[in-house]
Amino acid sequence: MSEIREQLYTFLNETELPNHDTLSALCEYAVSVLENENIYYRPKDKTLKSGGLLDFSSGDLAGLPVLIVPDLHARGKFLFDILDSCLPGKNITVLEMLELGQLIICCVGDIFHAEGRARDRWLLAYDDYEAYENGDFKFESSEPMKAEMIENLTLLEMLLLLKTSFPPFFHVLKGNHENILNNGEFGNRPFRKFADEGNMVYTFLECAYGQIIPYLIDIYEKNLPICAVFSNCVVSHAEPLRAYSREEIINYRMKPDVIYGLTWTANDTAQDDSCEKTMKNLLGRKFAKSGIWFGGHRPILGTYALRQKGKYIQIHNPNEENIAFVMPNKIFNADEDILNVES
Ligand SMILES: [Mn+2]
Repeated sequence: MSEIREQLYTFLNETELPNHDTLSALCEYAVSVLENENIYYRPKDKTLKSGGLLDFSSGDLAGLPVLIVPDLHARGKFLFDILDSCLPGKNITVLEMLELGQLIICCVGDIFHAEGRARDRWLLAYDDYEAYENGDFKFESSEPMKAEMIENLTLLEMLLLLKTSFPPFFHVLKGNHENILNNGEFGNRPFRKFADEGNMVYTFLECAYGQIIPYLIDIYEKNLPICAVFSNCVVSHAEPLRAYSREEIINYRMKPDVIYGLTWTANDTAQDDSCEKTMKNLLGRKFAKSGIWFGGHRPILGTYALRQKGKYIQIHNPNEENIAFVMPNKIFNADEDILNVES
């Protein structure tokens, strides 16, 4: 077993919260990797910080197959199953291909907050949160909250390890749940669904670890790109709300509406043809015709759902472990190229 697989396996099976220093060191390392990503695939913005766009549409890595991973939402096993699976026609695993630089993995973001599967746990944790707010409970000793946070943080550790190990080949885009401070700045909106998830996660981190961990996670999140373009597809967390220029996406740090428009879009709210128009800006007219735009964000039933006359494809089924496998020089076939990796 490779050293990295062993480490990932250890994270996945952890039954305690990560150690403060391990977590902070991994966050800091990942931040420095993100801040210094190669301009060859991640152009700098006007202030010379890493821009919002990953561009693999040309150059040496443009010929690599791409795996697109939908919202993970605390599903470390899903990530591990991806890495341990073998793609059609391959006799080595995805992790082995990653180690050899033979493919690119692009996750659409949304790492924290278990969804419907953990509804009851969120409700129990909320009782503890109320007790904490009333001043008669230590929130860091909440068992349901601790169980949720072990899943969130060990998945984060796995992703940070992969990013720092394979910088050009492993990527996570910012989703709407990448908002550890749970505020409304930089295109973010606070999040709550079954309980008060956004505030509860932040409060738990502060109670269990102090200020540094949430601070580092915030810096990490703010350095994630928001869009990736490949030779025949584009990926973002959510459907693009309107058409965006290449410059706008690269300079996302100064443009909260661009961040919001690529991470929060609800079904039936995007402008007509926003995908095709943005694709034209990113890939040129010729490739925009045959290209497909992938996103997660809104849950679907089955393996995929199409919008924008088939230009936009949603692949986030929270109850299945589905990923999209995009080959360069091949037209994507949603009925064959979405793979279930569940072990
Ligand atoms: Mn989501």
